[in-house]
Order: sequence, then structure tokens, then C-alpha cells
Amino acid sequence: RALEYDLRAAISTDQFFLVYQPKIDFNSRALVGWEALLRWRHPSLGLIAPCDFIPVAEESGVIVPLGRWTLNEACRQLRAWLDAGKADAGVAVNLSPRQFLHGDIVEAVRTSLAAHGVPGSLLELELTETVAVCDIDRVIAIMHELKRLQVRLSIDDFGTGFSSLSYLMRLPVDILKIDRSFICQLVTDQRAQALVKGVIDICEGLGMRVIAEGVETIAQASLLSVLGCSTMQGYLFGRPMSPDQCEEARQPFA
Ligand code: G
Ligand code: G
Ligand code: NA
Ligand code: MN
Repeated sequence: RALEYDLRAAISTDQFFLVYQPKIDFNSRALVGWEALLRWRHPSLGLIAPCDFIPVAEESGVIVPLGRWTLNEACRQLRAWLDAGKADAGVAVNLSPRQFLHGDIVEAVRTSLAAHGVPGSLLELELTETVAVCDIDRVIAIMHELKRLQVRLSIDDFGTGFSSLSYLMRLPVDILKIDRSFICQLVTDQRAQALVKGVIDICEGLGMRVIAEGVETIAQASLLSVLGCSTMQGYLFGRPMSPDQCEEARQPFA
């Protein structure tokens, strides 16, 4: 496939870059972290969104070198912010299932942190639920190895693909990210509200933190806060932005 060929070439020719979306605490409006999101500036096709190339990268295996590039770039940026005295928050990087299960992910994370002298505590790794249904014992073993590097682990898009809550209980994850499909119905749909409230309570019971994704309105944010979730991410507070824009983004948010 042409795109697969271009993907391989793009890593060595600097066509990828990361943008960063803020995660905030709604009560204080303070920044609590950034999520790094991958972008591809293709020489002839222009800007290509991850949903159009991540699946190709997954299928072809290019996700392994590409994921290493992303981890390294996030750590390079963290180092730059540390050096500038602006490392006021950590960075979360998305990992795809293939990269997690077959990419020697522990070595990749360790190498990126060490290369830039970044403490693991500033790095968060976001995994989708689908990764956990493959080989639960292997997933748990890898997660424990990652935890030894002090990184935080989160489950992304929670509620959209999990097969069993008993898996959740066994995974050493720190944070659940409630998928935005629940947040967009939150204000109008009682059932979405009950579900979100349930997830927030489960997190509290399991000693996990919880964050709501895709918060776009004050009404959603206020309701989430009342339901017990004050950590949020979404266009209401900030879109994914360049590192320069991150430095200019002034707190408090919104
Ligand atoms: O940034 P955007 O909304 O376009 O992202 C679309 C999808 O691509 C999201 O599901 C997001 O998790 C995924 N994505 C963005 N950046 C990365 C990345 O660096 N690695 C992986 N595996 N997925 C990413
Ligand atoms: O799957 P993941 O959660 O990583 O997806 C992140 C994607 O969601 C990014 O592409 C980002 O641009 C998008 N996103 C972030 N905040 C919002 C929001 O408030 N509304 C919508 N519609 N998309 C959002
Ligand atoms: Na994510
Ligand atoms: Mn998500």
C-alpha cells in the first residue's frame, strides 16, 4: 500500500509532529497534564489525521518504530520544558495494542526516558481497553514492569470496549478516561448520567483517578464536578496545540 510505504519514509524525514491537549482540574482550573497527539504532515497530501494512518501503521507494524518516535519526541519535549523551568505537568502518550504487546514497550519507554533524563513520573501511557482482552496475564506482567519505571498507566476511551470488569480489577492502572461518547450525552440522557456516575464511584472504590474526555460545555463540566469527577479534558479548556502555544497558554484554563 502506498500509504504504508510513505509512513516508513516519513519517520526518517521528520514529517511527524506532536500536538498537546491540556487536562485540567475543573475546581481550580489548573493544568494537571498534557496529552500528546500525533500529526503527519505528508509532503503531497498535506495534514493527515491519526484515524487515517494509525490503523495502517498498526496493520503493517510500522506502529512499532512510529510509537518509539512518539515516545522519544514526548520525552524530548518534556526535557525542553524541564530545562526552561516550564515542566509544570506531565505528558501522556497513546499506545496502540500492537505496540504494547509486540513492540518491546518496556525497553522503548526506558530508553526514551533515559535518553533525555526524564523522570518516569512525568510520563503517562494511555492504553485502550482492547489491549487488555488479548492476553490478560501478559498485559498485567508488562504493566507491572512499566510501573517499575514510575510511569502512570491509564485506560483510554473507557466504556467503549471492555469485556469484563474483573479484568479492570486486576490491571495495575492509575487512571480511567471516560470516553467522550458518554460525556456528549451526559446533560440530556439520564442513562449516560447513571453510567458515568457508576464509573466515577468504581474508580473511587478501586483507588483510581478518573478523567472525563471530550468536555465541550460548561453544563457538562459542572455536572461532572457534581458527580465527583473534577479532572477533565476537552475543547472547552483547550484544543490540541503546538509546544509554543502550550507555553503561551495561560492558567487558569477557561
Ligand atoms: O488527535 P485526534 O483526535 O485526531 O486522534 C484521533 C485518534 O488517534 C485518537 O483515538 C487517538 O488516541 C489516536 N492517536 C493520536 N495520537 C496517537 C499516537 O501517538 N499513537 C497512537 N497509537 N494513537 C494516537
Ligand atoms: O482516543 P483518544 O481519546 O486519544 O482521542 C483523542 C481525540 O479526541 C483527539 O483527536 C482530540 O482532538 C479529540 N478531542 C479532544 N477533545 C475533544 C472534544 O472536546 N470534542 C471532540 N469532539 N473531540 C475531542
Ligand atoms: Na488518548
Ligand atoms: Mn480517549
